[in-house]
Amino acid sequence: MSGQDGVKFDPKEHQHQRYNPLTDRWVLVSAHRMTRPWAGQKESVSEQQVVRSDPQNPLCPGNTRANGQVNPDYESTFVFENDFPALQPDAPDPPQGSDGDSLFQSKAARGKCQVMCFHPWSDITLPLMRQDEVIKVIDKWAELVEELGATYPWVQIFENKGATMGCSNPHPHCQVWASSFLPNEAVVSDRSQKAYYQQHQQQLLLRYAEQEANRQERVVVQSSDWLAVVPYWATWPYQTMLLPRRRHILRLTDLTPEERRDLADVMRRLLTKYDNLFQVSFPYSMGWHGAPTGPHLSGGVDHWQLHAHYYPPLLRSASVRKFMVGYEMLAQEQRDLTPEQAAERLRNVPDEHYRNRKKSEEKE
Ligand code: H2U
Repeated sequence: MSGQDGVKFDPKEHQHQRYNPLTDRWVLVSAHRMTRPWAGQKESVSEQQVVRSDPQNPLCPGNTRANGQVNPDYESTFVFENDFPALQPDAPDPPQGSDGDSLFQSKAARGKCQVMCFHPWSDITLPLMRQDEVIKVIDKWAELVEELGATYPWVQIFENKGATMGCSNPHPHCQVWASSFLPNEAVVSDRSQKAYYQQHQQQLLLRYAEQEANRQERVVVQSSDWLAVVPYWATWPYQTMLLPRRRHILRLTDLTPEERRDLADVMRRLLTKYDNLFQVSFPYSMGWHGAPTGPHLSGGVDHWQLHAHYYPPLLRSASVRKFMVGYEMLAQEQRDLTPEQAAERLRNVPDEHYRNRKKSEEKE
């Protein structure tokens, strides 16, 4: 099997594979498939009408949660212990060595799960919040990493947004799961960043941010301290990564007030572009990855660089999503437009949120 002689390679036309140095996996890029007909699933696009305060919503201020506790009348962020936690601090250890056969291994798992509301209103999302309100979210994230990371080696902050991403409640919120172990994604990322650092004496993601800032073709939003890029190796159509571009930063706790202000601005701009792309409150799963905590606070993690991943499923419109099924589950992840095309589309959508624009048009 050899390529066509004399035909110049064009990433938009010619399928190829790209390497993800964080996961040590390859993705198949087949941009020419974007023209294929689609008669499959369409998500509902009627935007859910969310009321600002619903007496039945357990995440709203003053309301009662599943466990009977009443939320305070909070005015900014609000954190509570998840009433249905996947990880609890006191689970007993499973039997050592299980059945005496290495094919049946188990390990202890302990932890804590919390829920964090971003704002007292249910009908608001991060891109529509004020910058000072988003800074409070970032400050609270850092506080939780500090508090839970004092003992737990991994504190995973993540936000599932939109029903398509399994979010159970429209109120703006995220979850924080702290675990007594490094989860799989953290283990692989740790291994990859460590190997790169040992070989190059530089952090993989600091080098990557420098390169992307120079090349610009995958940059969606940038500021003096942060870059939002569609990674060269992105698997989801409009996947992005938020990266500090100026200096080595291990964790959210290390961000200066200026870096937090700048991050709030970049997040609002990125998320506004997401919403404007298909004129819908863009669904995604996002989360922060920083250096492990707990016993790792004392060192040995200089290869890490703080970053956030955004994984949005939408592909062609507000109603057609990318499915990671058949080939992706059984062979290899595959994408249908190049990361450069995705970045260009996101760069080209307006910076003003479509809801604000609609409001000002209605006033005129
Ligand atoms: P998701 O929308 O990502 O599912 O997050 C909402 C979380 O809120 C979910 O994990 C918790 C659920 O367990 N929750 C409570 O802890 N108490 C409640 O009364 C409702 C929801």
